[in-house]
Amino acid sequence: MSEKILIIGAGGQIGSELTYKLRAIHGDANVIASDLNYNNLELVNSGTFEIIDAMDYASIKICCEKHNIDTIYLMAALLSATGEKYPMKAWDLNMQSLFHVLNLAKAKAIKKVFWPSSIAVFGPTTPTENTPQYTVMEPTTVYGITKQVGERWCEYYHQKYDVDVRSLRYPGIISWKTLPGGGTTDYAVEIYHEALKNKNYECFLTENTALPMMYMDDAINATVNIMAAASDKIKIRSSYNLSGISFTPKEIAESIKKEIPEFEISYKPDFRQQIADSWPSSINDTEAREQWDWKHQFDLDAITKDMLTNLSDKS
Ligand code: AKB
Repeated sequence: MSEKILIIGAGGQIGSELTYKLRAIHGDANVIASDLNYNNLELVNSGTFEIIDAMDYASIKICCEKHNIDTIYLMAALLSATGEKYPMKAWDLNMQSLFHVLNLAKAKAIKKVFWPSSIAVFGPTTPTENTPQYTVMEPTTVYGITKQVGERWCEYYHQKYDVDVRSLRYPGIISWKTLPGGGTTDYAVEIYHEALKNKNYECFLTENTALPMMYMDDAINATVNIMAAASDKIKIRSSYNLSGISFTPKEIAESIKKEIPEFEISYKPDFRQQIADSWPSSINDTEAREQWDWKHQFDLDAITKDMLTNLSDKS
């Protein structure tokens, strides 16, 4: 029998594309999308959609019973920049939603959980280059704190209650279908929109701020693959380091200039600079590559070409 999947926070940047991919794999009828509202109309109209507040245990449970769900992807979260503006809201949403889903799995109401962590678990005392899986983790953002605490709880629920929870530390994700919202790495998406529209972009990070990034196709493949892997291959139940590429605002601008020679970038760092400065510039993901055969495909120029082509076709 096919897996029955619920995606919570399906209207967001990663949730929406994950929904389309999982529907292609498991069939439309087996993948239920859910979010707080009907804002993402393309997604709402593309298959079964339920309104779920990720902070409301009852609405998640009722939806699972109604659709015989066995796997949940919990994609709802407040990201790094928004989290700094609304610290308690970030804490409440990010932690409560995780506990609701872990507790459903503990009660055997569902069998499997995917929960995204982030490079935000790292902090200024973490080694910046080629950051290893196991290292100092002292996050300085509320978002990073929720992700680090969340990782500990995921491992705890796996060890104590045999919950099959799997997780990835996503870097900044670049995509064209659905806009990101509230993150520090969002500049790497905005820049493509502005390059096409206005031929210039004012970046909120300095030119040499290197951050780990990844194209959406790679992030979705990693997510699908970790969930499809045999349970005994998943040795890490906190969250896996996951690496694609690393670049600076200056380097992405140079890549865009190869396609749009008149493109200009300027720099006006704001509060997000401090967040970016606290994160690694590159990630070592040896464990993911060795344990469940992860590999990325897209380099920066391939991302630029695909982003510009798809955004031009869309407009
Ligand atoms: C953010 O910038 O907050 C996110 C992340 C790296 O988790 N994109």
